[in-house]
Amino acid sequence: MKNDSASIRDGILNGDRRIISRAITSVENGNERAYAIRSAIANHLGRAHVIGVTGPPGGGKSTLVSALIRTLRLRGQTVAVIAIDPSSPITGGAVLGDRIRMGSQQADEGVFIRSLASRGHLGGLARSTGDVIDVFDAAGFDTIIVETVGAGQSEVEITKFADTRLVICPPGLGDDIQAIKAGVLEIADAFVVTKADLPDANRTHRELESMLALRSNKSVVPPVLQLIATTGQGIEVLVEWLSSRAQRGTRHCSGGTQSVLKMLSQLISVDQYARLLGLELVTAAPGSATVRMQVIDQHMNFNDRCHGGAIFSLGDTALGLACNSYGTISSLIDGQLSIVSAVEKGEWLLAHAFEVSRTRKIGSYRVDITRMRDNSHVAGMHGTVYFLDKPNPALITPSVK
Ligand SMILES: Nc1nc2c(ncn2[C@@H]2O[C@H](COP(=O)(O)OP(=O)(O)OP(=O)(O)O)[C@@H](O)[C@H]2O)c(=O)[nH]1
Ligand SMILES: [Mg+2]
Repeated sequence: MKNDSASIRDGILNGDRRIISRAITSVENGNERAYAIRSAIANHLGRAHVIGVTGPPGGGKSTLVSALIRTLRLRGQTVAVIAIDPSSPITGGAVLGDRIRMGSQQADEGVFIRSLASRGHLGGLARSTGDVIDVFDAAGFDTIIVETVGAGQSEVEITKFADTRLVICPPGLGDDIQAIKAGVLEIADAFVVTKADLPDANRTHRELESMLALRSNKSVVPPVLQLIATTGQGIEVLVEWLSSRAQRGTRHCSGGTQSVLKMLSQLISVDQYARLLGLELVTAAPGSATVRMQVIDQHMNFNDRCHGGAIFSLGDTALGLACNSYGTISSLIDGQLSIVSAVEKGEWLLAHAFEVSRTRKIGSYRVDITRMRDNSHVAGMHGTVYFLDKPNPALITPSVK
């Protein structure tokens, strides 16, 4: 297996398409060879710019991806695309459509398009998507685009692997724009109004901007761009904006971020209490973590409001992940929570924990807890943690045979 994995690694690093393809199948199936591949390429990651494209079914994602491929290729970049097919591999509607739309580009050596079927198993899919991104990254693709249908939580799960998240918004979504607002507002780095040749495009653009203006945290306002992917009009502006982000090295400094995300996903997946409360990791970086929770029956107190203990647990989980993001164990020794606003059933809460200061043994962390709906402040938390100089046993990966 050792020589085998060394030759797979060399094949991937040399961009051998057949070996890349086989490696993807292995990591997708999560078989024994997947471990060998993961560890063989672990030191060759963090160079590519990973772009997540999400939005409603039929919204124009694949057409946009196709236009992006063309423009990036003209600029001399290589591009890999991962199209997540939410339907079964048998009906395969989206995959078939994508093959037709992106088909002509598959023959180009600088382009690699791969569909992954979700098979109704989100956790596994999110993990294998991260692994497939790593394979393409190790293979030297400059840009890796992940297309997912924004039909639920899956897009958030999968786009957390991206450095840049584009949320596409075709004209005339009507009330669906509210759904975008609730689900993916927090993750979008930019909104793209697709099909700008259609009559309602300007209205959709205005609605998105007014929705963004409502946010109380305006430190980074995601831009709203308009384009017609079928003709390529507006694509240059998007590509310029994307390349300005890539140059800033989102992923260079976050080669670490990528592995922190993986590590913390692993930690939260074995945290039984987090599972009981329905907590989900949204994003993470060294020293910070963002976790979300939807308030449901089991979180309610006797006044029919979200229990303070549930809010504390959400904040504590985000804080715990943030201070465990260095791979060693640390634990809370003191924590305070102030709740400023009652929370109703059905609301989504987001807890963003970040490091204020750190010495070898002691860290100070803050957590902002907000409503995802309008970014309003719900609670603030402060905690002091103690760092042990011991690797976290939950993070020890199975050995390669
Ligand atoms: N008028 C117009 N139609 C477009 C544009 N972009 C895409 N379309 C059409 O919209 C339809 C859906 O486009 P896709 O790119 O397949 O959309 P998608 O979001 O990838 O769809 P799924 O992957 O099936 O969810 C196709 O018929 C496209 O030709 C555009 O800029 N203008
Ligand atoms: Mg598509």
